This record gives sequence, C-alpha cells and structure tokens, in this order.
Amino acid sequence: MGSVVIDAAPQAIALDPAHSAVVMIDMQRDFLEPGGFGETLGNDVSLLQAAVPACKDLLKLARAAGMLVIHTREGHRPDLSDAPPAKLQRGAPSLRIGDRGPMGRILVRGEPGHDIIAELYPAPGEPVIDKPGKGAFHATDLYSILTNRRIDTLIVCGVTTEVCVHTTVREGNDRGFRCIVPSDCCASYFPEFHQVGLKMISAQGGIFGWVSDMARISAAFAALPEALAVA
Ligand code: TIU
Repeated sequence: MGSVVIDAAPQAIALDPAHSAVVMIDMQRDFLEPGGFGETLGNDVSLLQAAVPACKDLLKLARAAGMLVIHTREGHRPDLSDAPPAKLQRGAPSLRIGDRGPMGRILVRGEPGHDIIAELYPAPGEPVIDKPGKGAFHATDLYSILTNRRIDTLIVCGVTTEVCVHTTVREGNDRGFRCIVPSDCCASYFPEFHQVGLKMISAQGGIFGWVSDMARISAAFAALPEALAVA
C-alpha cells in the first residue's frame, strides 16, 4: 500500500488506489438548486456551486485510476417513516421535508430534487447510498461495502462541509478509515464554517483526518508511472 503520496495537512498521506474510495456526499439538486431543501432553510444555494468543478475533476481522476466511487443522497421514504419527528419538525423552513416544492417533495427519495446534479451523475455500477441522516454510515450499508472491498482510505467530498461531510468524516474516522477531505471539493452555505470545519479535521495532528485539495491530489496521481493525470 502507499503508492500515491498526497500532500496534505497536517502531513502528507500515502494511499493505494485499490484500497481507497471517493465518497461523494449529497451533491443533490435539493441542496444545490433553487427550490430545494437547502433553499427552504433560508440558504443561498449558489454558494455550493463552488465545489462542482473540483468534484468533476476528482471523479474523472478516480474513474481513470480505477478507484471505487460511492455517491450518497440524503432523503427519506415517501411515507417519511424513516424520518425522525425531531428532524421533520426542526426549525421554521418555508417548506418542510415531504412538502411539495418546484422539484417535487422536499428531500423525498424518487423526487427530482432528491437526484444528483447532472454534472456529477453516478456512472453505471457506482454504488449510490440513500441515507436518512447527516452521516453516510448511519442506517446504511456503507460500512459493509467498504470493508467487503478492503477499503482503508476515503476521499470525502460534497456538501455541506460542516454538516454531512463532517459527520461522515467523524463516523468514518471512528470506524478506522483514514479520511482525506479536498478543500475545494466541498462547500458550505456558510463560508466561515467551511474554513473552520476543515481546520477542525486537520488540527491536533489530524484529529479526524487530512485536508488537501484537487491540485495536490492531481499532482500526486500524475506522478504515478501510469500517468493518470487529469487532463
Ligand atoms: N443544511 C445543511 O447544511 N446540510 C444538510 O442538511 N445536509 C447535508 O449537508 N448534506
């Protein structure tokens, strides 16, 4: 293991692409496009577009390197039976989870808003994890998929940095996975939370994981003999 060395904070990390996975968190229309869950909470959803170009590059790189790519979607069954009342009743959104909006019912599986944005759509065969919570391990089969594939390192991307990306990194770290977060592959409705959220991961010797970026990940893969550089 350790054929690709990625410059990162708090220090460089070596990974083997055969034992690593990209986990693309919740790049759904409900979070990134107007009329979805993110906007009902009062957020400026255009801020999340910042992560899309680097995520596109990372998907291209990972697929070229033969790495496992996993996508997640936050959402609920149409009858909302898997949505805790405490989540359904939270805050004062303009539309609640399950209400009908311009992209269908808010945060409900199968609705247009629940789907992944076109730019980052899963390729055939890539696992898509439907998760009811913020963390991708909670009430899903993600752990089984990763351990069955002998995955030890995750590159965790997506939205939002301090909510679902952070929760997943914390869950993954506690389950023994080494988590790398590329700073430009995630975004928040609150730029200051994005910055501080990343610092919280790499502080204290990398208490939850490592923070890098697409330029450094691309450079690391370009150094491979197979020349897997992103064009
Ligand atoms: N509201 C917010 O920042 N995030 C979420 O509700 N879910 C995810 O982060 N995916």
